[in-house]
Amino acid sequence: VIIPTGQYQLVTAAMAMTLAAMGGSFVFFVLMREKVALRYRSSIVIAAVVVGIAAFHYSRVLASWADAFQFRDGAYVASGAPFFEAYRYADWLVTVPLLLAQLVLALGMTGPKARSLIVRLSVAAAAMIALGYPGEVINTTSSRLIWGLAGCVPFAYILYVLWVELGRSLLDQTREVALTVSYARWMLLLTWTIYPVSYFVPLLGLDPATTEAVRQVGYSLADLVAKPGYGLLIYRIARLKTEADEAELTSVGDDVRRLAHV
Ligand SMILES: *C/C=C(C)/C=C/C=C(C)/C=C/C1=C(C)CCCC1(C)C
Repeated sequence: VIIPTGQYQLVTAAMAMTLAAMGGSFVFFVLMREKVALRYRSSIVIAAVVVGIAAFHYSRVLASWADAFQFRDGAYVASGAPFFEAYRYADWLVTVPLLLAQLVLALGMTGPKARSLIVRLSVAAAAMIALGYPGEVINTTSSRLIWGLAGCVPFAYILYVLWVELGRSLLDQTREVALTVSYARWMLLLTWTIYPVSYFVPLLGLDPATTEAVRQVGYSLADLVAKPGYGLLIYRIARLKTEADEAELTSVGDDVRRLAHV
């Protein structure tokens, strides 16, 4: 494969920007975790863990991308060293279940209900990624189509759980929290859809260099929004919930004081 300089640099820049965003948001989540009540803190700690893991994987992805090509005669030519797509799948296998847990925990859900949601979402996420991987490795049109479509089944289940089951719990939330959760869900739907779309790009029959560039930029930008961007929304949900709890405590305190004066 020969990748024109412009496309090569675009991919490198997208990977580097995503790596920087993972590192920056890691610092942010670590420092800001104290700003949310203890009940919601695990969601922010998980956000930090996710971007920390992703930062490490991005440094490997970037190094592997650099090794896989050499600059020769005005373009980037395959060096013979393979590009490790596996880093992405290893990363997703760990981070996708954690991203789903973040949303459940930011809502302050606990007990068997939260556990059941997190377990089912995690199993579906692992199945989605494990089913997609063989198509990536075998890399023929038919295997990509079959494994990719198989991976879309658990993906659809995840969306169903988020919309229908989590939707019910939104009725108990304040208007602002419900609105922010609804943003987070839409952000999740729109950015997570980029992954299967990028996955299926090789079926479009574009030239190999463009196919690779579109796929890598797609995955990198999707990761940028789906991890640091989504984490910021989770942080906002946890802050709003913290404020709502404090307001409720103050009003209970007022009631108690009023009763004490009767
Ligand atoms: C931080 C990483 C995230 C949020 C990764 C999300 C990945 C997906 C939503 C992947 C989905 C796929 C399918 C729905 C079909 C099979 C191929 C996959 C694994 C790319």
